[in-house]
Amino acid sequence: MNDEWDELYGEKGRRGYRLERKIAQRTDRSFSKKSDQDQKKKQQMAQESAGGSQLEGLVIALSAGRAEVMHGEQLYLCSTRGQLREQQSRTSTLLVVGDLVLFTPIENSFDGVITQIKPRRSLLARADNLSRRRQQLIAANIDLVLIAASVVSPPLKVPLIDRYILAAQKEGMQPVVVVNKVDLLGSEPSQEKELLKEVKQVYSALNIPLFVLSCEESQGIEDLARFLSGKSCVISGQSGVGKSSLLSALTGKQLVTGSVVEQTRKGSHTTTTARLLPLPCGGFCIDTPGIRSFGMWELKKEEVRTYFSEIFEEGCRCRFRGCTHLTEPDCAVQQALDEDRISLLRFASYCALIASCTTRHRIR
Ligand SMILES: Nc1nc2c(ncn2[C@@H]2O[C@H](COP(=O)(O)OP(=O)(O)OP(=O)(O)O)[C@@H](O)[C@H]2O)c(=O)[nH]1
Ligand SMILES: [Mg+2]
Ligand SMILES: [Zn+2]
Repeated sequence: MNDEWDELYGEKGRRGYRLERKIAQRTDRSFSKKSDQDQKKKQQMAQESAGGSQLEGLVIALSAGRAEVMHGEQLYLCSTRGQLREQQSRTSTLLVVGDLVLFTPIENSFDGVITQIKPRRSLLARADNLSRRRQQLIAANIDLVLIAASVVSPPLKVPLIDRYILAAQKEGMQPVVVVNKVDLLGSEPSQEKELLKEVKQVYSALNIPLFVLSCEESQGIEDLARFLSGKSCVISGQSGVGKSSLLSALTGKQLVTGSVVEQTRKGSHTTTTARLLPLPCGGFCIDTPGIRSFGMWELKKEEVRTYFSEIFEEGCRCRFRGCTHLTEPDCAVQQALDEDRISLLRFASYCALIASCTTRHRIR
């Protein structure tokens, strides 16, 4: 994006490598003494560009009460106190990475105070793990949701993918499935290979793009990079599937990755906060912490029926209107399942989602 960005995330020397260090430096007096002149020049530039008024910026990361906000090529560290707090709702967090905000820069510094969140054109959110009455925001103003999964370790979980697809489509975002770690499939036939084959067929029939990748062996990365160019993306999925590894491969910046616990084949929740990263061919992708489950927020049965379009279409030929496709006679969906025109994988997701609409706050 710019020099400062490179200094923060790039491999230009060790000093400017971590943003955390940079933030600490800003509050460290001894550091400002060292580069006094430099600092003054930057402050002058900030004041000029600010003109004392509000600026618009993009939230690229959040930490306790603070937001890192990009305005043009300048990074500001903004607080969210004051005016903005009044907008805090009981059911969700206030800000999310990807938000466009208005902020007031503080004189002689690259600090600021956020005063307003601009209306979001899309929002990826899920029901909070602990309190199902709260919404956990994942990313805002996104075109494309990269639904990250892996084979073998952690294994491929179709119901989770289907939840993401529904959440993305409901908000007008394009879902894209990325299945990583295909190097672990080996050369022998296996259940995992069969499952991946079926998953490819299912999503291809639904026109949902699916990329098969190996970050380890740099397989499929270039095709995906071309596909993402110029787009606003978020990557989300279980811990350990290789989200940060994929972003490292796409951006060339080495993000922190963690190992998968062998016994449980689960990730170790390495990424703890979301961060927006520019993509080399334009656009950006937000890396996010791994999730354990994806509880749907305010999901209606009608929506499940509509978005599982292949089941909906077959269901129009059932004998009974309002057929649940479970036990009723002359059920066209059951017949389509018998004849392999509907995948059992999708039907299982569908049934679980319909059930979750009636038991809203059950742990899923
Ligand atoms: N075999 C294999 N391992 C991979 C591949 N991609 C990533 N890994 C490994 O998988 C582990 C988890 O990768 P991460 O990138 O940290 O996963 P993550 O999805 O960001 O995990 P969280 O930040 O915890 O959500 C690391 O040990 C990676 O080296 C791959 O294509 N093949
Ligand atoms: Mg990660
Ligand atoms: Zn039916």
